[in-house]
Amino acid sequence: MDNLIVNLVEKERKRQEETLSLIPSENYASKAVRDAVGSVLANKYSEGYPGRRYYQGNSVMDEIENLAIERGKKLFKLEHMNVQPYSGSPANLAVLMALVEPGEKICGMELSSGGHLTHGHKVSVTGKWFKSVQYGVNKEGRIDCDEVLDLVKKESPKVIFAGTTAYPWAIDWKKFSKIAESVDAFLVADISHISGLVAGGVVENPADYVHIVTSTTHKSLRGPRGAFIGVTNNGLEKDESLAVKIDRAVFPGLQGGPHMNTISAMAICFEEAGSHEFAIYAKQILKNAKALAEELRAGGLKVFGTDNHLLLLDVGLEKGRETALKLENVGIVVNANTIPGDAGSAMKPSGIRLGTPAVTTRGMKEAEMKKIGKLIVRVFAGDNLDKIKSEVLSICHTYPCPN
Ligand code: DSN
Repeated sequence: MDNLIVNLVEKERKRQEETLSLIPSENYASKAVRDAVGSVLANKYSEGYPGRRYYQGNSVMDEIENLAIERGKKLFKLEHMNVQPYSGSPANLAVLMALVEPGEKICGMELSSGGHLTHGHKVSVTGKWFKSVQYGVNKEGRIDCDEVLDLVKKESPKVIFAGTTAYPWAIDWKKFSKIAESVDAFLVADISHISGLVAGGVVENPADYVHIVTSTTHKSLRGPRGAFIGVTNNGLEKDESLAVKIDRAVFPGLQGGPHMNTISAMAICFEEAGSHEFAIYAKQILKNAKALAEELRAGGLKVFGTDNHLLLLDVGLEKGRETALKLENVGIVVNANTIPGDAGSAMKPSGIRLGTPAVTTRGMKEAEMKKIGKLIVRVFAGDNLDKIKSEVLSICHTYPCPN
């Protein structure tokens, strides 16, 4: 046994147990999911796809991958699914590899407005190898679809990403589908943040409007750290070889052997996320986010949101990092983030991002959100930090992380 690592794992378990994670992209996977990730499946190489592997000994792996695909397709209303991407960033890169040549034009939402690095941000390979045009948000922090339409008509990108990491509002998938149609572009919905909400049926599923869906599986979906790419009926109507192009881009285009331990855990999480209990969980995530936003507003803080699981707080020019640190010191874990119209920068943002998937997994409801909201307001008011910390700890003890 490697005691050094065992002790560090225990230290991290305790940290998770004794703090409140309000990071909207974090969650607690079930024991079944975690056991699958640590199972003997990690020992096997399975390059290729079910029935077409490059190594012998893959009959069980074929069954596992097919099960994950079937469950995932049903859950998200997809015609084709690839469950092999190692995470969200390679999934999005695989989509680009399948659909555009280096130097061709793509479009996505600016990182500083709540988009993602891999939707064409300038320091990402997606912004370096492709010509990237980006849309932002208006003063209220919302996407202006008319502006996106103007940009797209002017630039004619081949691929458009719709999907966010720090956007507290619903995306109008129908409008985006019309925008993409106007220039015959492929429309990709990156639902990484909201896939648990889609699975739980509490936000709209973009599958009826887009050609491709990408998502990580470890955020609101509560699965392992992995990702999938889905092709919709519209996608196959637009390009009948789209599924083949996606599969080839993932393997052998970008990756080697799939992580079959992760894929088995994905199969488990798709089953869990299709349950009645998960639908109740997803609903509670939304109720909790609204309750938290209300309490923070009542405490005089400037809140952006919320239609979904997250909200942004304006904490003053370039004060995001120091605020996140102050909150961490009392056991409330958030991340610094840019806010709409931020006069700071990604390195010195003026906001923090909060979300409710993880605390909802611990069983907390609106009453606890109000308590947490009040504690956050007290941190801003300069109240006694030791006292706040002990109140946070008491909430954590009442709502332990799932085993
Ligand atoms: N790191 C993810 C998030 O926190 O939203 C995005 O990749």
